[in-house]
Amino acid sequence: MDPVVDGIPCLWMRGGTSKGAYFLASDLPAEAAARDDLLLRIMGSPDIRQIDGIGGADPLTSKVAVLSPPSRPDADVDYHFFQVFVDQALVSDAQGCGNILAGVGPAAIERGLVAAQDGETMVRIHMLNTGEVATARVQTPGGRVRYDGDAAIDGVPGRHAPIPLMFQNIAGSMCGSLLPTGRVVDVVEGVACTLIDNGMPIVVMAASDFGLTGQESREELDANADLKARIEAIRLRVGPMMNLGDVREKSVPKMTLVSPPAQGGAICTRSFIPHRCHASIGVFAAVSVATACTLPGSPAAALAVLPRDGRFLIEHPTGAAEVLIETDPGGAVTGAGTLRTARKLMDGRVFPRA
Ligand code: NQM
Repeated sequence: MDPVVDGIPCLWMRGGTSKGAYFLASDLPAEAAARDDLLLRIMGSPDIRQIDGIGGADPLTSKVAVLSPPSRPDADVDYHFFQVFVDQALVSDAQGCGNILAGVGPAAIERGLVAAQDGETMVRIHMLNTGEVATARVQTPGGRVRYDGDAAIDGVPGRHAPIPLMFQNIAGSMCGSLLPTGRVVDVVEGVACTLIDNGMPIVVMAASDFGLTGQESREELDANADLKARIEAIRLRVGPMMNLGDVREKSVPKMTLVSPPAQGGAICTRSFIPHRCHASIGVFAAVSVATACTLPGSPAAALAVLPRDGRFLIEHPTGAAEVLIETDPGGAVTGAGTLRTARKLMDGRVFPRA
């Protein structure tokens, strides 16, 4: 079969506040360079408009999930996430994605990798990017995935079926430990930073250290070339400090500016992923910020209003994301969770450019 002529089976889904193409690994080339080349041609990259592909000309809508049968006994499906860069010929699996993760349970059921129960189906998802297993609960009345429902998440209009996600052992997912430098604060390029990885490598910095209130819009921040240059200089410096190596061609670490909460939440954020400001915030990035809020000495802890019940509302440009943080009696974070929704948008064949 020639993919250019015959197409490739593809599910196009919204997962949380992102959108992406969901494939079976068996429908893609096994060899990494050939697979990445194909994904670029499917998405229409490199091109800021992705006009000749299905990508949405935004990092949040240029994402891919590759599903396969589980490679460990405590999982039901393997999930490999790829960020397809919009304006560069780059495909990276150096990060996971908790939003696209929300669509993995439904997609695995739709594709017959996981058998649906009548009512609700628990799907244990092995996240190949980080090696950990997440648990998703998918609504499956009558053995079919249900997408409509009453759950709302900020950044997505309307209400949909809830997909609760739970995570364990995500500290140091890509950096080896929660605080890869062993310190809560490192001063980099004159800015106090918390370098942290609780599911996603992020750098937490006070917006005020950049002369910002932290309430600026995504568009305003994206137009601020000086700010972006300062943030990128810090990012390139901290890559090796976070055990991520040279991060010039990687989408991690994410760069998160924090400010006092303004809508009754725990903290307010503006997250760079890493070259554009996120319309909301990534799931694992939100978990990592919430964790930083619990570490005395962090720029986040200095600004945060800590919840009593472990439910952190992480404010972002289009509302707030709620993450649940579980701690042991000593206050160390042991688990995390969040509520997402997902929706099947299109099921068919996608035709890459030649
Ligand atoms: O942090 C965007 C997203 C993400 C990633 C990004 C994510 C996460 O919102 O878990 O979900 O950080 O590139 O889809």
